[in-house]
Amino acid sequence: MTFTVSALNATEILDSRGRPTLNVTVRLADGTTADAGVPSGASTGTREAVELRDGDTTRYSGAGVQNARDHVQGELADLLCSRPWDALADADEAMNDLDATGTKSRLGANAIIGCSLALSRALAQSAGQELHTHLAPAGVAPSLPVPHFNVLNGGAHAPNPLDFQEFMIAPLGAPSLPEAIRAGAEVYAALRTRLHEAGHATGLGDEGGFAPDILQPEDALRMIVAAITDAGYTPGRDGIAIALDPAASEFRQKDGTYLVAGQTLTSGDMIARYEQITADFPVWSIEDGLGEDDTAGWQQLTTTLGEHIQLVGDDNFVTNPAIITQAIKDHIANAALIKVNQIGTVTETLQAMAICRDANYAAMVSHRSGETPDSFIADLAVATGCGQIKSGAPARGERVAKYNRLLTIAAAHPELPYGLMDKQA
Ligand code: 2PG
Ligand code: MG
Repeated sequence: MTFTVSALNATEILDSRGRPTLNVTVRLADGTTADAGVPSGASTGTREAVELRDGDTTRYSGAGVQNARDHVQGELADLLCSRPWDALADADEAMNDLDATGTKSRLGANAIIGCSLALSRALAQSAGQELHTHLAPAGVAPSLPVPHFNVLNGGAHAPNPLDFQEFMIAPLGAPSLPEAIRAGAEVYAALRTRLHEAGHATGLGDEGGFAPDILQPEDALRMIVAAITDAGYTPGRDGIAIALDPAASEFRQKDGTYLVAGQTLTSGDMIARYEQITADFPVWSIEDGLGEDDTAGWQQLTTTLGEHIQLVGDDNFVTNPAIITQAIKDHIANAALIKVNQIGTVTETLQAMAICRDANYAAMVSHRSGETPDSFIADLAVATGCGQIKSGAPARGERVAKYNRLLTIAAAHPELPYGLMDKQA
């Protein structure tokens, strides 16, 4: 579908953590306008596309995005308004070429992804299609993903002593998306009560999960299993399973060991710990169980647990098609986390997901710890039929915006199946 862009604007707005980010608005020549909010992470992989921050310490401690904003309204607008485009992929490629760094560091991955997201949305609107219909790759059956609710936060997302970053509940056994959302919210409420009764504070981390003063991951898991039961559900793959994102790069030491609850552990110790955790608790998925550069450890982890447990690469894969392709050859992990701003265009995000599909790797679409109410990723997960999404707790506006969008899609499309892709079940 050929299209012409007539205007591109950007505003420096705040994300859910009170840090600046961009809102990008695009206008097509046919009058369609659409916008997009740009997400931003805290526990970032070193090979992520580079977010451009101003570095001017007199504003937002250097985190301002006025330069990225100016790039949208300057060079990127000049480029996108300069000629008609055959497809989003052409515009995305041209933005990459204009940046010319390979890492999007000159114009800013935040500037480029903002344009790419807004443009995708405008093109869907202009074609009279819902975003999830417009984004669906040929030959892929759309579906409603299993929501992974991050109910307990630690690591870089919370000021508590817990080193593991995310403890998620995944209603794999729910009969439908609305029932999965209900289960998530009911367990979240039961967990609040449990924590409160155990004398823990029930303040929230960056992704809306509770941030109690718990040190050991196993103690957090015990609390969550109890809350699942309290709420009347069955812990496990037939009911509500648990997914972890330890985000291990954050507690990997310079010498290659890992520091968990004050204890120094080798890669082998970490793998043994995960073996024990998956034997004792209904954990079905582990993301970033080891550090991004611990290639040998990741291979060992995949050999040891990969048959039965989903192992998701995030910091090590950074939604990068080339890196994921190599990791598949190296037998690292069996799933990839998918974050649009980690790679910086919608086209490359869809490429990364296609590579996963072809290799029988699972893909879990993900929010960032810094979010806006933008719900693009809900449509992306439905469109690609990937079967999984994580968008934080079933609480806080920027998190529930994605879950509520899924509920709206589910209501309008009763024909869409809910659940993991067949091969993942
Ligand atoms: C992660 C993400 C999202 P951040 O590690 O998976 O949960 O965190 O956005 O801070 O990188
Ligand atoms: Mg992660």
